[in-house]
Amino acid sequence: LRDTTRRALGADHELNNDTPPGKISLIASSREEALKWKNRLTGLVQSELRVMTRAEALGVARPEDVPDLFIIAADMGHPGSGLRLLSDLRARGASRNSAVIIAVPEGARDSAAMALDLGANDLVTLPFEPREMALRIATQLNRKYQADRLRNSVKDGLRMAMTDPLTGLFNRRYALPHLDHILERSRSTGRSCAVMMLDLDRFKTINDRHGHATGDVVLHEVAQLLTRNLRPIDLVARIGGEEFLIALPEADLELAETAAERLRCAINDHLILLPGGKGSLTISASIGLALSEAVQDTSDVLLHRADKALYNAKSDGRNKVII
Ligand code: GH3
Ligand code: MG
Ligand code: MG
Ligand code: MG
Repeated sequence: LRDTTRRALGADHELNNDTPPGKISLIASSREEALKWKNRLTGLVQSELRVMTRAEALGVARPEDVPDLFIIAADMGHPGSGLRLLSDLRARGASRNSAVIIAVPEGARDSAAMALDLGANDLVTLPFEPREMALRIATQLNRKYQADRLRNSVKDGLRMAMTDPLTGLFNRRYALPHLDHILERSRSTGRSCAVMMLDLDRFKTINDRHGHATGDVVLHEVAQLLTRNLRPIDLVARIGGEEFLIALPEADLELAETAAERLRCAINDHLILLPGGKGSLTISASIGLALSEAVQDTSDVLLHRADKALYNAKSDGRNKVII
């Protein structure tokens, strides 16, 4: 194929020889027709070619099963049905980023224009020429591969910017604007929310006695305890060495106090196993709690109140919740 194309182009035109493998789904007007497509592409395309029905294409749920490329007949049985499938695939999160090539009957200009309008990445005229189709497939798989890589690196970058690598919790940089957002929501719904500052007690002695690595394990385990004992809508962040910020949207005093007490107990009851079978240790945490009730409470005011309450919990003997 490369040589043929090179000769046709009459130049050293470098075709991409190493197309990343991908999953290709074929949806034609009938199963027999799709099998014909598959046979014509065999040997020209390295990727896995799967004949699918419309229902199967829309039913794919696991990310690893989602085809990288759909090749769909514009008229699957009845006019426009392939275009409807295209629009349904684009509307679903799972297949939104898949490449789509629409195969249109010769002269069907309206279908071609509509397919592009609905987000088709490429068009091919039926009956397709296998070598041309193979090139279009390679182009789409390459483009999809690059787009996936870019999307993933953007996601990784965002995750790194937002989270603390030791615990996987949100970091301070993410937490503070997020808290402002929670407070804004709370002002508009008129429901109170709670903020906690949680600080591990005498953490320095844990590092001193058991080493910094054990201290890190403790921080990681505490992070898990916190997440496990809170609701998915709650914000949990590590904002300092052994200091955590927790925000509970839509929480009244009773809910907030119950949650704080639950966290304090979960931490106090937890046994941390020391490496090498060297026994275990227990820890405790002090929690300062503040409730946003006044409509004008800003995050600064709330954090300051939680901080003062935390200070009081420390001077009152630690392992306590103070409001
Ligand atoms: P208090 O009950 O008053 O909070 O006592 P404390 O010892 O916890 O307080 P202090 O602020 O004096 O010490 C906090 C310690 O946390 C000091 C520092 O070595 C440790 N620390 C901070 N970040 C990390 C970390 O990422 N890993 C480990 N292992 N230790 C950390
Ligand atoms: Mg301290
Ligand atoms: Mg401490
Ligand atoms: Mg501290």
